[in-house]
Amino acid sequence: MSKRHGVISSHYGVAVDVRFDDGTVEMVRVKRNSGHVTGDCVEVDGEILTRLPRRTEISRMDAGRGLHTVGANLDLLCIVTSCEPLPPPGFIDRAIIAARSSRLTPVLLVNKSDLHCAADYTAACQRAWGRSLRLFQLSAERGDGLADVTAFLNSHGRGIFVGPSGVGKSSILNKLIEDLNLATGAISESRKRGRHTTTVSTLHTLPGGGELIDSPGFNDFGLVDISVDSLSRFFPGFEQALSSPCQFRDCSHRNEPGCPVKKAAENEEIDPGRYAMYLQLVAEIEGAAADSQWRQKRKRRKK
Ligand SMILES: Nc1nc2c(ncn2[C@@H]2O[C@H](COP(=O)(O)OP(=O)(O)O)[C@@H](O)[C@H]2O)c(=O)[nH]1
Ligand SMILES: [Mg+2]
Repeated sequence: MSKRHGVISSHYGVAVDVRFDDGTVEMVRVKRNSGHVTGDCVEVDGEILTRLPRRTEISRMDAGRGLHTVGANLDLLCIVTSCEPLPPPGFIDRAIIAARSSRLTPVLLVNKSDLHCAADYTAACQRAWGRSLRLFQLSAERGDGLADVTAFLNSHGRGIFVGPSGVGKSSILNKLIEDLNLATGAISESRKRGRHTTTVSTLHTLPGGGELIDSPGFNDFGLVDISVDSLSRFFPGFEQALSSPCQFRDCSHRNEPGCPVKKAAENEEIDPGRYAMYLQLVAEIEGAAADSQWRQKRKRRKK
């Protein structure tokens, strides 16, 4: 049998669905920790599946320092958020930084515009991220704002929906694709948290063009392989201040003389809360680097 090319359209742990170039979909067995993800291009020869090189990939670290590939061969990272449930602090910043450093375009979908808490939350999102990326306000439930989102997604290649459980990722996709019927779950009343209704990442083609991956919710978007230098370039909200560039190419926007970001933070053109989040991420990256150096030293001493 000859080799066939396709893309992984669902991943079940020990098996994947492959959508072949001729449009047929077949299940193929894979090793449990193969590292393949939905969106990977593959070559299938009989029972043997080989992953082809990735055009792009984006990763995250969870609270237990476990590494996860969020998606492969993507153009867009669609960060879905809502006022209920709210994302954990720093989630959206980390997602934007990870996207930018992986050469993906981040966009923010603020869902559930029908809720009472939505107006204040959307305004806060606009203030924090509105000048850094495309922000869409929508309600999957009512259908508000869907036309703009659809038009954007139709012309931007392949995207993935990420965000905590319960923000409405699957509900939005159900609205974008007729008869899709992805399972959606009510958020728990007591904890105001989503339930993990979506357990498998699935790839879908939009009728008007473009593709989208629906993914199970997660709360940790720990940064992977990001230096302070990259952070200082990719942190959302400094773009305007940086229109007059820093004197030093590797400026960390902390103590360098004449730094326009530091100056904008001091006179509150940059919100103090946003600057504090930046400093928190810098400290985290420096802490992780010191920790890894210490581990390496200890390993060498033990040899
Ligand atoms: N009020 C309101 N509820 C929504 C909206 N979109 C989704 N939901 C509800 O939020 C809950 C979680 O939705 P789901 O699509 O499963 O979220 P996911 O975990 O992010 O995929 C479900 O009860 C949905 O009916 C919306 O625009 N407005
Ligand atoms: Mg879901």
